[in-house]
Amino acid sequence: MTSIADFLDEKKSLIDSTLVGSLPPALPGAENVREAMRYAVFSDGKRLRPVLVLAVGEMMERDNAQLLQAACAVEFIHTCSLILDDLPCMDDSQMRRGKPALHVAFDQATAILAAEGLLLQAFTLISDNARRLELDSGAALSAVEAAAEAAGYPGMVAGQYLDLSSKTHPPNRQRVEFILLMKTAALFTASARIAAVFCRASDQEEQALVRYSSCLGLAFQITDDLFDAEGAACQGIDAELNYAVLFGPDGARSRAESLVAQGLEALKPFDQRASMLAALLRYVLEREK
Ligand code: GRG
Repeated sequence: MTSIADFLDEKKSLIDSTLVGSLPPALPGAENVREAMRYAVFSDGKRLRPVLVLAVGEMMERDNAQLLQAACAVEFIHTCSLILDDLPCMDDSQMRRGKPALHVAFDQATAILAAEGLLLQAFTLISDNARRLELDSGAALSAVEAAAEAAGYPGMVAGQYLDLSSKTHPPNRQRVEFILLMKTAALFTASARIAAVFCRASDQEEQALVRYSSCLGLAFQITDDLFDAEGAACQGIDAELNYAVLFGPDGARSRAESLVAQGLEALKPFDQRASMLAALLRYVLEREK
């Protein structure tokens, strides 16, 4: 069986090589915004959300090619959120993915336009992918809706707002998890939902995948917080809500472990077919960043 490390490497190469052709073509005079979109996307991201789309597809015996546009779409939404998150009015980060943040390398107006360009290109890709799979319109709209809910007010928008405002209102554990579910786990859940819809999964299968991906996304954010809290560069951590700072490294680790157990439980109906999804969940705990 392929190891999770090889699986991630293989899918990342495939996704990276497809992302370039998934950007909209440059328009005369507006090449700079297109270049900014390219700059933000072609940084060294792990591509976990699109990998999740392809992994669900493989479990449902679909070729990667059938889901690649949807995979690129969720990466574009994720990249959009990183661009916005780095802006001076949000987390005010100078660096992202090992190079200057987009508003630093370009300017704020270009960064905001590039983020919007990526976000809306994601919807073009999802719609085009649905059309190529000849999905009925109801299924296609469900996929669009899943992306809109995750990126919009019910997901990342409100999640980010609550995260930013939690500095003045320190939340309890339940509230923190609620925020992290919206800010981070929502896009993992949308990735799994879109893949499930595109693979014509049953309602029960889709619900199991939603439970799994919600645990995956929350465990991922908690372990991300652990890295931030443990890392040498943790001095500037007060800008954000951090699970490991609020509840201690042991509290964070044990919560991530329980989420992994819960996520594995959700995969039970798929038996052995879900071995790569299970490995992806364990990887979130075991990764070194
Ligand atoms: C309209 C899409 C949209 C969002 C607006 C700015 C905002 C609201 C939300 C920000 C959400 C955010 C930045 C959450 C952090 C999630 C997270 C853990 C990011 C890091 O993910 P990795 O490690 O990054 O997968 P790479 O660089 O590997 O892709």
